[in-house]
Amino acid sequence: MTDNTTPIATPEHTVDGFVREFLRELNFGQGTDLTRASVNDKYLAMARTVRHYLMVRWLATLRRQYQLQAKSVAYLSAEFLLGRQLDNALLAADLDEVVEEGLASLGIDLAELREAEVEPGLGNGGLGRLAACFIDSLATMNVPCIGYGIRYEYGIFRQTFVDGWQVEKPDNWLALGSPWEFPHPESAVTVDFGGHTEQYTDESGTTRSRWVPGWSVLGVPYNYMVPGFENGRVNTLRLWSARATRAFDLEIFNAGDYAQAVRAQTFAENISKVLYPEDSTPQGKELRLQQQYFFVACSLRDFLDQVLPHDFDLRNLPDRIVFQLNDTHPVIAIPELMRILVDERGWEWSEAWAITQKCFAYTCHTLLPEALEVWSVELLGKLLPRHLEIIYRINEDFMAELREAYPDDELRVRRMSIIAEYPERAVRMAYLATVAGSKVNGVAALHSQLLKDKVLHDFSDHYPDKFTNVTNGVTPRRFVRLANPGLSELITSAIGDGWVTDLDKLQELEPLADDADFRAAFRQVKRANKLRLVDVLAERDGITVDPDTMLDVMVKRLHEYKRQTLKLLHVVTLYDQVTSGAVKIEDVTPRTFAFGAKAAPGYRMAKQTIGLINAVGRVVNNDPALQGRLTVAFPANYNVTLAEKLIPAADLSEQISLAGKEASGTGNMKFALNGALTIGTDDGANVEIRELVGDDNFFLFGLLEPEVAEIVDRGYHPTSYYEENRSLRHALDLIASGAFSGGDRATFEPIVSNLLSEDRFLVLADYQAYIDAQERVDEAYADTEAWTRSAVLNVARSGFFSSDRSMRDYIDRIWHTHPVPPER
Ligand code: GFP
Repeated sequence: MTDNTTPIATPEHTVDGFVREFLRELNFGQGTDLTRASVNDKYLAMARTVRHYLMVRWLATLRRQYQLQAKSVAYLSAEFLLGRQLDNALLAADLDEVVEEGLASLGIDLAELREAEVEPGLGNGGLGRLAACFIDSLATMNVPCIGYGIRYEYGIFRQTFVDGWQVEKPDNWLALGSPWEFPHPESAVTVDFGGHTEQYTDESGTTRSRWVPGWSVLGVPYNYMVPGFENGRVNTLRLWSARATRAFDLEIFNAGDYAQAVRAQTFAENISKVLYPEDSTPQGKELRLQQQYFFVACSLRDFLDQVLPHDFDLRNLPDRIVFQLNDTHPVIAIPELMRILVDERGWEWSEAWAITQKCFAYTCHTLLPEALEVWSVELLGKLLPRHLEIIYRINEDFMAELREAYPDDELRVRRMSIIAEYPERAVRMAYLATVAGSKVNGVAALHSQLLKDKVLHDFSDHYPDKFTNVTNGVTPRRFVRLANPGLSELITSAIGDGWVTDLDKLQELEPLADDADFRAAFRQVKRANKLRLVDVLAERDGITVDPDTMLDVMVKRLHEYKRQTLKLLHVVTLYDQVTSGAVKIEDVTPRTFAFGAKAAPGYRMAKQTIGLINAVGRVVNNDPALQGRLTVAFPANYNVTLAEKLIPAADLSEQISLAGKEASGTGNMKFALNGALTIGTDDGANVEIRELVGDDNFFLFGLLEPEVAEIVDRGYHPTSYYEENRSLRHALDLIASGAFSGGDRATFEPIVSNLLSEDRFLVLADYQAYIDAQERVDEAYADTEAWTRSAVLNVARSGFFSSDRSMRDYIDRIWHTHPVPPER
């Protein structure tokens, strides 16, 4: 008999060992051989082989965690924007050279197989990517963590351009198989919905409420490895996929209605079918609420019933877990835990509440009031009637607490109610999370301050100790070590390789900013990265980029507050100046303006902006008067894979949101770490970046947050800027004249009239400051040595923005968990 804890053998960490295992996978896993195998066969066989190398570590991690029962983090997130997995797994297992050599010995090019990997686009942008960075850091820091989310069958749509307009195509990322996941249909959990509640009297004579659900679905877990960097630990990411329950099927089948049975299945599976594109407007979409409840109900069930030992006393739950709520999407987990404890386990309300409050913490990622989720009472009551009752009860107790604290301030009490009354009766999920959570954090210093001062001011007054800040971070493994091998080698040759897990070490580069040889080497790396990007854009998009131009990059979700339009006005102004003869083309710094952005399909203004960027690009790129000195490059379908090529090549990073609107930003950190200089407003984490890299190495412009607030309070009139500023007027008039739309004045009229009448994000107010700052950029760029010096200093001083540091802050300020080093 074998002992089920006997470790399985890891394949030999040698070229021969890899080749043997790879061929075995190709034969037995893919059912083919080298002569017949397609690229996809080889990719799948290779990916599974790489998995084998991590498997022993994964099983050991799980076993050790079960033995130790150490406190874990459950990171609940509706999005995990993972990016490609292969290179990360190779890096974690220190296999890159072995695999490259092994494949080469079989005549296979690793680079070709790499391209076969379809990235799972299970997120919209920064929020989902942050979750992916965090789980990477926790694994690398040996901190027990489970990521819980949704395995969307279709991730964020694939963006294409037709005549310059965005057209969305489904993202069928699973079509060719997904070798990084482990499905466990046998461990499916049941999730109920709908129905009604009823009162009953328990044995002790107490009247209680219980849920009589109307229908249910199954949640099937798909496990993903989350390997730490060369440390022997592999954490788990568990994504849930919805299936119809058998009962659901059988009942209808037995009634003889095959078509209806299939429809039932489709209905159930729709829950995890597609990721909702973020558009920061209240969705009120039933399916979205179904998704949210589906994944948190699966996750809580999984953690309580599967991960914890069977005899675990839930009174000790806070010693064993903290559920981190990534934005409001998973907040329905709060009433779900209450329901489990009160209804299923028969606890007293107050006991259950005391435990629940200790188990959750909430991260807010926005400052836009319209982006704070609100669910109508009608919808919640229909879908989750018992949860609605529980939320009412939580609110009742909370209101009573407030009335006691503020006996003469009923207005304040009502303002703070979890239940909004207007425009319809609805549950404010951020308020629920704040009341129930042990901590509430913003994602950059300014953001956390504004949360306290503005968005959740009453709450920070009432619970001053609940509010804290954790500035975001990014994983240096993916965004420097993997994305920028040239820079990584240069850094390692100068200061050793410790920086990969201790990014503060980058400070040691600081003296090298004054070393001419180092600067030359640094420039060489940047140029090589540009050449690599030139190839990628040519092949992927048919876009031609001149590597000898300044690469000025703005990549992020398309949203009015992020102000892609401001960037565009800069391009149009330069175009206008040159074509009107006001500026000689020889005096213009050659620049490539690169954009990458998806617009939510229902967000009209964002889609218009995409149309305008492409329209301006068409005219600018084809105008002989510009002699190729100004180029607009807008590759479609910006994603993590493209980011990994664009960011290391960039000279200038555009972080130009209206002050007080961008919670943090994380792209800004990735650019600084890769040696781009930032042109940016005093917003989000830009503030901290500038403080660290220094004013001389950052191009600050624009209104400060209090100035914005003052202008808005006074009454903002965009037309006055238009009237008073000649070059702004010219730029807007040019767009309005149809110069970029074949003479048709109607095409971009909505953008122009919106800017002139409303301009909610003060593009016109910041225009001149931005143009001036861009002139400072041109001047600085002309001094190559000084520019490189600044770029090196950006790298050297950005170590703070490692997500490892963010994790340390979460651990110290919120989670109070501890690393568990692997068994020796
Ligand atoms: C959101 C916020 C960003 C923030 C990320 C992660 O991302 O400011 O950096 O969450 O906290 F807006 P996006 O939706 O903008 O991508």
